[in-house]
Amino acid sequence: MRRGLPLLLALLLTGLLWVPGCRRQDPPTEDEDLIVVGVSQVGAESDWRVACSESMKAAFSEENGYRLLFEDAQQKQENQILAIRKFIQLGVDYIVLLPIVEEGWESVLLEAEEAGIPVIVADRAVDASPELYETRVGSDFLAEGEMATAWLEEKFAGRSQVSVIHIQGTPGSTAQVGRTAALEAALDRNWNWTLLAQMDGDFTQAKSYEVMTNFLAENHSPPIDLVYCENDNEAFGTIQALEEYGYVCGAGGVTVVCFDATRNGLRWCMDGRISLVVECDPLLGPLTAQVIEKLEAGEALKTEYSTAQRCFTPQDLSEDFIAQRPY
Ligand code: GYE
Repeated sequence: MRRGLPLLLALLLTGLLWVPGCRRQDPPTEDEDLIVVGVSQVGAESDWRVACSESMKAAFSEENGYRLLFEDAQQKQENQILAIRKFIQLGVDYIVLLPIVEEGWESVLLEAEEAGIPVIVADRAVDASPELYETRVGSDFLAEGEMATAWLEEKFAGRSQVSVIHIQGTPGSTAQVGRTAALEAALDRNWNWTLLAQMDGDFTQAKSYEVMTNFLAENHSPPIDLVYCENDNEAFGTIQALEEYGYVCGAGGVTVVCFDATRNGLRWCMDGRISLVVECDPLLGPLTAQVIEKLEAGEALKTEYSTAQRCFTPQDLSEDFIAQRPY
């Protein structure tokens, strides 16, 4: 737990501890009895992400025996790389990386390995040699997408024409790659589904509102049957834009599907404006802490720890149910 101390002291004395783009946080101290964990989080782009960060903070509390160094990268991979280097300099015991995209981690993971610090990947995956990290904790995004497309194929069975708009998540992130692959496979299978547009909503409400508004302005309000949004927040922005252009979302109008099933997403679904929400569990803190406990105990790990998912339609929801959801 104190493996980086000599270096840390040297850095403190020489004033080299400052890392651009990172907030200063108290380094581990000599009498530290806690397991020190550095978490590099993507940002705060969505309701899901905020719930995920809260879950990490709650799991890695002092009461639970941890000292948490938490870095929000504001959706920039370079900030995540700086955060990991900072954790290495500080000599943390474990690094938890929630990577924004899959590519580009190999060299910084090697640096962590050379420093002897185990890395756990959480949420999205990394495209790097599996020896460079311990395991991954997160959802199966392709399976989530396939749940949505199976429901859609049943809903649109027998329709001669289905016009589709696709709002994608952050390009190159596993959540985008998996959910997109499921829709593209469904488009290939269903000759009567036509893709009108595929646009990057970056998992945010604001970007999705913007791209959808621009599309509607340029395309003179075409008939739209389905909008496939890769998270709840994208659905909020897209629906807002559609409604401003006079579309009705829900029964008898545009079918909007999305992923996450945060409380807000479920409320919009209960109100009928979202027709299907596929759940994606953001509460990854406890599972990640369990992985660290296993490592501390010298137990072998699985290559992946996945969370379960289910679907919701308006009929499945009530205010009581939503209020009791933990996120
Ligand atoms: O769906 C979205 C967030 O990676 C599963 O990222 C996560 C996704 C989630 O911004 O809301």
